[in-house]
Amino acid sequence: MVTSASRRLAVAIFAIAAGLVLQVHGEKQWWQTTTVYQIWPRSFKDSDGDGIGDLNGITSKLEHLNDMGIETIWISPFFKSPLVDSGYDVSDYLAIDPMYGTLEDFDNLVARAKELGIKVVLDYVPNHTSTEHEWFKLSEASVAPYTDYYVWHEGILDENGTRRPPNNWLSLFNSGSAWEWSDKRQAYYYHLFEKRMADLNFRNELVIQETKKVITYWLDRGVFGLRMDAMPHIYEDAEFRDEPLSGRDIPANEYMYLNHIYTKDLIENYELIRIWRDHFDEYNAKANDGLERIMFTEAFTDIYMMTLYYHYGAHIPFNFLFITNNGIGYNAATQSPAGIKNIIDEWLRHMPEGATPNWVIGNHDRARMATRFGSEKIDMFNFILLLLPGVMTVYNGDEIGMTNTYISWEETRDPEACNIGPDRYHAFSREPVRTPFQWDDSTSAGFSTNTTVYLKVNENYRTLNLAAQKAADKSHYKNFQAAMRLRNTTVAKDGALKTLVIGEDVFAMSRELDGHDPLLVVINWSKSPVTVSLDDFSNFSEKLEVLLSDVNSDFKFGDTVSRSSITLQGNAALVLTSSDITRFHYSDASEAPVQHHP
Ligand SMILES: *[C@@H]1O[C@H](CO)[C@@H](O)[C@H](O)[C@H]1NC(C)=O
Ligand SMILES: *[C@@H]1O[C@H](CO)[C@@H](O)[C@H](O)[C@H]1NC(C)=O
Ligand SMILES: *[C@@H]1O[C@H](CO)[C@@H](O)[C@H](O)[C@H]1NC(C)=O
Ligand SMILES: *[C@@H]1O[C@H](CO)[C@@H](O)[C@H](O)[C@H]1NC(C)=O
Ligand SMILES: *[C@@H]1O[C@H](CO)[C@@H](O)[C@H](O)[C@H]1NC(C)=O
Ligand SMILES: CC(=O)N[C@H]1CO[C@H](CO)[C@@H](O)[C@@H]1O
Ligand SMILES: [Ca+2]
Ligand SMILES: [Ca+2]
Repeated sequence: MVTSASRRLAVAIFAIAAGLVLQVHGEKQWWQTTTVYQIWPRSFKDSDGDGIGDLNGITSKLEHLNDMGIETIWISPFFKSPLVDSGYDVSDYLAIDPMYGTLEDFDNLVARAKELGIKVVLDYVPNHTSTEHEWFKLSEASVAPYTDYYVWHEGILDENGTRRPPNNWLSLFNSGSAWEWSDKRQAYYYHLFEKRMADLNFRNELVIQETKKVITYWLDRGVFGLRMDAMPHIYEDAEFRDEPLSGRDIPANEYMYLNHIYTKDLIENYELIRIWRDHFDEYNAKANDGLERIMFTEAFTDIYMMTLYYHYGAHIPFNFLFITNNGIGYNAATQSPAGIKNIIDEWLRHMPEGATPNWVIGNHDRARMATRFGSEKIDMFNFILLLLPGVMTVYNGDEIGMTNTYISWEETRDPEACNIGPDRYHAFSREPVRTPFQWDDSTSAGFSTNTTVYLKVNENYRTLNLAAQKAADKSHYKNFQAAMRLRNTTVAKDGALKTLVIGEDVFAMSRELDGHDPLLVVINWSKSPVTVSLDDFSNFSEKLEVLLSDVNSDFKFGDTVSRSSITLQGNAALVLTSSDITRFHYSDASEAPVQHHP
């Protein structure tokens, strides 16, 4: 029998051998150098004082996002939903949940975004629907053609007459069996996530047709991309085989108790991406406006399985290596300059030639960047990630260094955490990273005029907020904004990348392109100062000029330092350029750099 791992490998090799590579010719498309700003709609901005973020709230902040330099926003689900899993349990893919507004509000948002040159990307959750979705109700009642829209199984009847689920598959939300009995249908349905989120049956061609209709519907409404949620989990083994034990010493009802060789990373997931890509290509050809509509894939898996999505047609398979290792969160405190270099180099090495690299530093499921790496490393990561080639994805709030919020067990509603119980819920709860955006120091951090909001505001909002950072001479926000302007230069878009570890504590990287001012990012990972030589960057002049420096740095814009000997404070992060190039000027880091082409 062919194991799923060897099948994967065989297909991977086939894909590479067949040269199914996305070649980029000439001019880059809008998305290839964009920064994607992820908005968690429930917590971004409340426009009507009901204590919950909404679409009009997002619209009211588009000008601010434009000012920050953002050209693409990805909005997490706001579709009709009973909100068992914060909207990832969709009960109608084509309708907007009234809590967030109306279809008209959405159209207004897209229209205003268009005026500001901002593209809108939506979150699509194909793997499952809410059990309140019409399809599920009809399927449960065995009404054609919905009968086989979901993964139904009658289970196994033991000799003593007891019925049990068809196999040992477990829910990812740690609630034990992934099978739930339906009295009505007299069968079990499969739910990888919460039991009110039933997995769709993608072995049914009609389900695939439905997904194409959903995609077309939103593209027709002016959306430029869809982010495909939970891709590794779309298909399950057609033979419903038991999964082997992982050998981990954890309770038998927890997801990691098994090795998911029959429910994760199946090659059919990739074949589905190919089908969707064809659909996008047809749409783009018909639209014929030179603007590609694109597909992102979300897959917490290993680097091989992540980058394999490129081969099957994903424009941007999210690169989660700065967040997890093979889907498992790592201890960020153990990260190092060598580790950072490794992540960057490995992704570029595994990516097919001509594909667009991408980098993700945070999202709505994992601890905030500032909490994982430490607040002193915020500018460091922003400089590195914003000045790497390709697409950068930022989770709302990370640009000002928002931190995780303490949420007590009593306040916890996240099903993934509730299933685990009071002792370990905090290791699973995702609410600490989803608290309201900290706009200013007024009521509810300026998120809402309501003094009580649906999820508490982090107490640090009085000092940690956008308005304060805009007013300060130096701040994470100002550094982010200035790095965004550097990111918009030709050298940052098209320049060659070189990465280097110097000693144990220093990571440096350059972006170079003939005729353009080069950029050099250098960081000191350790807590204490280091003196290093950057002479390996031999194309740079002997004197280097400071463009950006971290908020704690003594360096300021325009300072010069010696290439052969530069002393970096602990946790220092600098962006430098050659100082001997007279044909260009970065007049001020807070203004767009002027590039004089020879
Ligand atoms: C990027 O640069 C172009 C000019 O090259 C300018 O028109 C555009 O506004 C800039 N965008 C940002 C976000 O700075
Ligand atoms: C029926 O048999 C199965 C094993 O075949 C056993 O696990 C289960 O406990 C039995 N149920 C009853 C009610 O005896
Ligand atoms: C304020 O928000 C709470 C929810 O946090 C809600 O129950 C209440 O109705 C809101 N007040 C107003 C005036 O909308
Ligand atoms: C340094 O400049 C040379 C000559 O222009 C070029 O070939 C080389 O690629 C540059 N080095 C880097 C790291 O870009
Ligand atoms: C990094 O900072 C630490 C602590 O301030 C210091 O001891 C070390 O020399 C610095 N490294 C560099 C390369 O500046
Ligand atoms: C990173 C991410 O988007 N995770 C989502 C994956 O899908 C599940 C179920 O829809 C959500 O709970 C996660 O938030
Ligand atoms: Ca609201
Ligand atoms: Ca599935």
